[in-house]
Amino acid sequence: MGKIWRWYMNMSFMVKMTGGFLIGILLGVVLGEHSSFLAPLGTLFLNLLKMIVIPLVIFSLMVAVNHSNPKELGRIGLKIFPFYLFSTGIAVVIGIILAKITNPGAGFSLPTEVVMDAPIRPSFVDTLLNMVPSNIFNALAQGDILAVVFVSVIAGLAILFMRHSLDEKQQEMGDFLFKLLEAGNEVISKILNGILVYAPIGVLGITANTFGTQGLDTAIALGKFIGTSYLGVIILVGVAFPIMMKVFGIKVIQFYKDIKEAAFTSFVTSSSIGTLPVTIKCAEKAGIGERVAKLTLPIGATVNMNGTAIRFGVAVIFAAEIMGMTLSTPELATIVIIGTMAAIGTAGVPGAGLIGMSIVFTQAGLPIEIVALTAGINILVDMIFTFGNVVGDLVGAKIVDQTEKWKVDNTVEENAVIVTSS
Ligand code: DAS
Repeated sequence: MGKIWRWYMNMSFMVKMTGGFLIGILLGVVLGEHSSFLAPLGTLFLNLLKMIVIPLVIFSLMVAVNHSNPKELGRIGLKIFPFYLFSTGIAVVIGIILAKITNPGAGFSLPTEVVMDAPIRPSFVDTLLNMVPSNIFNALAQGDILAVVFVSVIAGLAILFMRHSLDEKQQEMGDFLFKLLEAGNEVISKILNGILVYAPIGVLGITANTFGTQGLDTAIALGKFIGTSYLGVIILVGVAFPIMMKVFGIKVIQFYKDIKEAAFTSFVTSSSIGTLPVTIKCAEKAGIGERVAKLTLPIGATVNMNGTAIRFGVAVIFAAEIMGMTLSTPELATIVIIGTMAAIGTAGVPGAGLIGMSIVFTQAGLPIEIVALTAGINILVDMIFTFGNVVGDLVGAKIVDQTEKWKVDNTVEENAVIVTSS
C-alpha cells in the first residue's frame, strides 16, 4: 500500500487529473447507467472546492496586496490596476461572445437533476452595489465572493499602510497582522494541497457518472469547450493585446519575440507564479524598466488573469446552455463584473482556475457540478489560460513602462525648454 501511495504522490498533479478523467471515461463507457454509484466521489470533491474558496481568496489577496510597496504603488499602481481591470473585463467579453457563437453546451444535459441555487444572477447595479457588503459576516456566510474580494483588498491595503506608517505602534501591529496573514495563507495552501491530492478521484467520479449517462455528448461538449477556450486566448493575444499596445506605440512583433520564453514556460507549467522568474527576465529583454517590472509582475502573477477570465466567459455560456437558460444583456454585463472580480481572486497556480470558476458559478447561481465536469480536461485548458495570463502581465508592464518613459521624456523636454528660454 505504501508503495502505491508514494507512486501516486510522486505523479504530477496534471497527470493525475488526466488519469482520473480517462479512467472515468472508461468506467463510464463500460458501466453505463450503473456508473452513478461513483457520483458521490465527485460530490465530495465539489464540497471540498466550495469549502476552500472563501478563505483562499481572503488570504491570497491580502498577502498579495501586502507584497507591494505603498510609496511605489502610487503612480504606477494607478496605471497598472486600471489596465488589469480593463483587460480582464475585455477577456470575459471575448469568452462570452465566442461561446455564444460556438454554443459548447448546446444539446448536452447534466446526468443528475440539479437544483438551481437562488438568487440567480443579481442585476448589474445590484452586483456593483453588493460589492460593498452591509454585513461582512453575512457576505462570508453567503459566499458572496465579490464582497469578499472587495473587503480583502481594502483590509489588505489597511494593513499595508499600517506596516509603512511612521507611528511605531501602527508598524508593530501591521507587521504582527501580516505575519498572521502569511501563517493563515500557509494553512490554506496546505488544505488546498490536500484537496488537490483527492481531486483526481473526484474527477474520476464526476467523469464516470457523466459519460455513463451522457456518453459521446460529453466528449463533444468538452471538446467544444476546449476549442472555444483556445480560440479565445488566441484572439486575446493576437488581436486585443496588439491593439492595446499599438495605442501606446509599442512594436508588437518585437515585443512578442522578446517574451517568447515566458510565454512558452507559462504554457508548459500552467503556473503564472512558477513562471515569474522567467517573466521578469523577459521583461528586461523587452526593455521594461526594472522598477515597473519588479512592482507590477509579482502582483500581476497573482491578480491579473486575462486568460483565466476567458475561461469564465466561456464557462458561463457553456453552463447556461446546459441548463437551458438564456442570459439577458444586463445579466451578461453582471457576469463580466463577477468574472473580472473572480479572476482577481484566482491565484496563479495550476488548477486555480477551477476554483475561480466555482467562485463565478456560486455568485452567478450556476451549478458547480459543471465546474467539476471541466476538471477532467483542465490540463488542456489550464495551459492556454496561463499563457494568456502571463502574456497579459507583460503587456500591462510594457504599457505602463512606455507611459513612464513618456513622462521622463516630457520632463527632459520641459527642462530643455526652461534652459534654452532662460
Ligand atoms: N494556472 C493558472 C495560472 O497559473 C491559470 C488557471 O488556472 O486558469 O495562471
